Amino acid sequence: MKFKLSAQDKFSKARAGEIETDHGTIQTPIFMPVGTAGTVKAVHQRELRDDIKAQIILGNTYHLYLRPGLDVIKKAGGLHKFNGWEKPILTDSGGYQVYSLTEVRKIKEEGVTFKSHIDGSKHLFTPENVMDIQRTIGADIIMAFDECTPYPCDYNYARKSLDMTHRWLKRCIDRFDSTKPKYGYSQTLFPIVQGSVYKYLRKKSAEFIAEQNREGNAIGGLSVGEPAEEMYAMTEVVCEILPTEKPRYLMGVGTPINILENIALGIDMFDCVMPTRNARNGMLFTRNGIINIKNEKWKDDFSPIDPDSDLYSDLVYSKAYLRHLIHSKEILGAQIASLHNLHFYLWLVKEAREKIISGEFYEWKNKMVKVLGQRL
Ligand code: PRF
Repeated sequence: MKFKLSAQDKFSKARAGEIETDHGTIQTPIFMPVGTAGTVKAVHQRELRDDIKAQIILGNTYHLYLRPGLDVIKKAGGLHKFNGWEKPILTDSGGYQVYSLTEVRKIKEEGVTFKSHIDGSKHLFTPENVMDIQRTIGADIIMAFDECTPYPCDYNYARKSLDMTHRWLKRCIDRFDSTKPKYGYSQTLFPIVQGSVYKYLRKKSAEFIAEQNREGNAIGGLSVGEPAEEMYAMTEVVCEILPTEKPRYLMGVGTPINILENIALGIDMFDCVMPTRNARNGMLFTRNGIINIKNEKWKDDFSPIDPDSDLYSDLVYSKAYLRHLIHSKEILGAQIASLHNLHFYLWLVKEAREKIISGEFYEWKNKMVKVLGQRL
């Protein structure tokens, strides 16, 4: 993997760059649609590739390991072959899903034991086996095994957890560096900064992560319920320490406003379930604000879903029709709304990139954050 910085904003820390992988180039800042179980829910690969021009998608170690399981993915020749997506893939390590999806779990130095949310079976994730699993899934970018602390989190817990995440990282690196890719293209490992909402811990973590000298770095443990201002404060201290010449990935963030503010602080990569999950509940993001398509207000509004969009389904279907589909829990409603929101998120980061390159980012960002949160 290679990262090239193409432009840096004069009025903020925003940057535009390019990440080169064996599955193609990613232009940053970028948003990565979440494809938890090897599918971006309700969206075809062809739509991702041709209609909204997604450049990289995410997969989850936790889900893919439990179902369909590694035997199937190995037999298929890796996740790219299994799901037909030929561009880059990033997999999260399970170091978050284990905490958010399983009830019974035990965190020990060795790793985390948990019960499957599918059939209750018992499993152990360790830094070592999570590296092996991600080698087998075959993502281009794989993530270290970490503990994402909850919010709020007392200082002593956050400190102890961080120390363990750092010890786990060393074990991840040892295993990753002593194993080889399985499918003939290269893979890279991103470490993850933790430290809850404590500046001192965040600085300490960012220094430790930077010292590992990997090809890219990530920030976790944010967007877990803390006020946005606290998130931005953490991103800011961490970005001051993480090397400029490597991509920075902020995990699981966020709203369109969160994305713009974090781009301004120096983040290059984002993922979030919000555009797809909220779409299925009728929440549509647009460049003028947020629409809840379930509202009575749209009942007989036969105007296109989004007249500003160049997406076929945004122009051919009306708001009233989409409202009907979502209310009726029709599959097509989820498809139209998910594609719309992902298209909007990808438009937003592409626009940000162009504004960074043309030198207009800061002014544009400030204008956008005023409108993006409005309820229409
Ligand atoms: N760690 C990992 N994945 C994550 C997170 C984290 O802290 C977050 C936090 N927003 C989302 N996804 N491994």
